Amino acid sequence: SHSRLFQLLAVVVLLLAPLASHCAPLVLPLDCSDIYNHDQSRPSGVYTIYPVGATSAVQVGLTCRCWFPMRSQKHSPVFQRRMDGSVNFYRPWDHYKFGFGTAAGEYWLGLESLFHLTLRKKYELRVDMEDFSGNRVFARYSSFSIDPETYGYRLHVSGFRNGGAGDSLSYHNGQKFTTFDRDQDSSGANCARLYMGAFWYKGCHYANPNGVYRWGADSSVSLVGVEWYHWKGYNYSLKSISFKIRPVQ
Ligand SMILES: [Ca+2]
Repeated sequence: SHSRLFQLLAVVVLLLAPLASHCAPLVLPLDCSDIYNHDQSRPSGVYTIYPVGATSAVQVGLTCRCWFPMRSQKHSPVFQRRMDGSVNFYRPWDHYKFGFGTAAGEYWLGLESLFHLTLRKKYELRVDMEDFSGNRVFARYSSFSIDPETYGYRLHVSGFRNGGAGDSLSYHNGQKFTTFDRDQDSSGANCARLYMGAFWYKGCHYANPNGVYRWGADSSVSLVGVEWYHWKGYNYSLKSISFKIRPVQ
């Protein structure tokens, strides 16, 4: 009869309700952790996050590469990635402020988004890199954040732990960000113009991850490549490098 059918349907709906609410779409993930915690079967890849969150008058979805290592609770937005030289990283301030490239390949997330991400949670940083012989190393920092644009997106990084790469970033702690059209470094020159990149230059660098992609060893011009001095010196441009931040547990 119809009443029995309705009773049966009601029971089914009641049984499925908790499941449905559990699987409800995640409306505005602030970062990769929100995405991972919502569905832990998700693979690493390109997702949309909303670092400015619900307090913003304008919701800006940010396409971002999220890294979900196996058997780890570390869920990382990747904010910088070099891998094949397909994207020009010698760019002006506004590009570094708002981001460029594609999250499927080489890209820079954007300083404004990075500021909003690190404002909301405590993050650590992991820098992974690889040379053209297939060697892989990393550097970890237990604390990472940046100031807002009015303070020059000043870098705060500390707590180095060695994964074979050595520490080429602590030197840059406390520095503002410099591009070829905005000199905020400690050098009399503009370090971005000198070394063909953009970074938290001091006077000037031990790391130049946004430098010229040069496919390995090249001593013809020092310091301009994609470099991490304490691993490969100033005459070796890395095959890949990526900067990943992850919430501190
Ligand atoms: Ca300068």
